[in-house]
Amino acid sequence: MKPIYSLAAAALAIPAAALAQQQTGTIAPQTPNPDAPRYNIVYIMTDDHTAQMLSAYDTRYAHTPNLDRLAEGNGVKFNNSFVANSLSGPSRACMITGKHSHGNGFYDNESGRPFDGSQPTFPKYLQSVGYQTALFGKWHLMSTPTGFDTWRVVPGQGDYYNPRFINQDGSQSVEHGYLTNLITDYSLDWLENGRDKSKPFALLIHHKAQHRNWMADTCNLSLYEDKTFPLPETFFDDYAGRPAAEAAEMRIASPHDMDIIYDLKMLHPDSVTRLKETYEAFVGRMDPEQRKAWDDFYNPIIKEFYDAKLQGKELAEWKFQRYMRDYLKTLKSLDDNVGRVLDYLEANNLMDSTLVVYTSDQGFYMGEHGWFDKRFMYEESLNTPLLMHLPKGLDAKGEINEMVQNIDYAPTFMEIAGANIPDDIHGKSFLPILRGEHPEDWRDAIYYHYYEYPAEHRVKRHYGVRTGRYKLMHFYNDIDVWELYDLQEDPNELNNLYGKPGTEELTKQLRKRLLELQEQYDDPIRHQFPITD
Ligand code: SGN
Ligand code: CA
Repeated sequence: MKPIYSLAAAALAIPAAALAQQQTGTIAPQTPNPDAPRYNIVYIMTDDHTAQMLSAYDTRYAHTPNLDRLAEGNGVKFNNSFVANSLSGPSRACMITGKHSHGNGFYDNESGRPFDGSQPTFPKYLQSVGYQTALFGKWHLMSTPTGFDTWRVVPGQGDYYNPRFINQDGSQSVEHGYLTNLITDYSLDWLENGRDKSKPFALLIHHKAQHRNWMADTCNLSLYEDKTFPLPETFFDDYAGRPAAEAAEMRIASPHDMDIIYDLKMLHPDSVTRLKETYEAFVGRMDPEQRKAWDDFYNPIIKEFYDAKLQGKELAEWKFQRYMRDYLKTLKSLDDNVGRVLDYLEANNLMDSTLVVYTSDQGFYMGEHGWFDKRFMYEESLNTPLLMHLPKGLDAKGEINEMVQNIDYAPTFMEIAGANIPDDIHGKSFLPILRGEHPEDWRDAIYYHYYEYPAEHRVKRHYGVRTGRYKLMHFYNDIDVWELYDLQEDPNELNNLYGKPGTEELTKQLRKRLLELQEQYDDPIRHQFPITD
């Protein structure tokens, strides 16, 4: 383990009650199902990593050879992998409980209400059948992790450089280095020295990368500077027929939404932006050597930028290019570190006995609709990448097209471990799919519900249903707007068909399916907006 690095006192100040203490609510030991395969599970989850920026899914922008390794050979790639609420904390709560937000009680990041860690979660069920469990990295549920034999998390969003950690013994520390590397260091150290090698294990590696503000490691700063990326078709979207999309504050072109200093690092003494101080605090975490490398790289770009005095579309396109480069540089560290984990598992003969999962807490906009960020039920942020290396005995291969959702991970892992799956779990185990089966009764639609409004980025509350071809959404709270898309005819979701002549029957069917899902999952919102026809 690396020594604790001493930074300025101010940077060390972590709020005393950084995480609310929780009752653990452990689950009594169970006898595992004797037929369960009891594979080890390595679950790697990133933050805001979207499928457009993963070459197993999309080769236009990114080259991610280590992530792609997961889907090759004994691996699978899910083409229809969705979240239930496209925001970090809520998404993590859905994932760990197997329940939609109204079932686990964690609706949003900003209300400050901590996750109730005394409720059942899949790591607790795995412990109850004899698994060892560990978690390293971003947690973001505002309460102490429960259900883990070993954990070490970052407060809130975490810091890319010389990050703060909250340790299991209640202490807090600042470590020297780059967060993506450190999270991997701790995970590998646990695999090698921390666990009881006679037991099956579940290791959760939760990266902060690719979260805003995309601060690359110094060794990757100079990458991709000679590349120019094509603008997405919808970059100059006019949001016609979509008032909630128009109201959202996540536009790359907007100086308020995408900050030239905080997001794009154009720090200048004469320029004052909304998030300048936040950026100064982030670069203030660097040691002199890191800071020198940073400034040596950025200073010429900063000078060129302010000299050029770009305006309008030219400025928007310039911002898009820098955004893409920063995102890709941060991604290089992530891909390298996933490679380190795979190398370790291979070198230690663990690949045949371990399910390795790679996913993100949600998708993200890379300029589509002119945006960054997530939250909407539109495709880019509803989707999340999902790749898996399968252990011996699971015969699926290549692409999987069944619709899965992050509420399915918990029951899948529980079935693998041989734990009982209680009836109140909303998700469905997709272990049969990993075995190579295509169950005829697999779901034909998914349900989504987003709540964080009013809040940063101003994405209005909405819920909806997505089938293989169609999507119906209802935006509510200070708006009452329905949207309907035919994803086959209009994959970019520009043409809101709701209320258009000829869509009456389709709308009726989708409203019926939406209500069925609300009833199945018992979402109380159906009493506020009853679907009667
Ligand atoms: C921070 C970011 C937002 C982001 C949320 C949620 N602002 O508040 O841009 O949408 O996190 O992200 S920042 O100024 O702090 O960077 S999430 O992935 O954690 O849900
Ligand atoms: Ca996220």
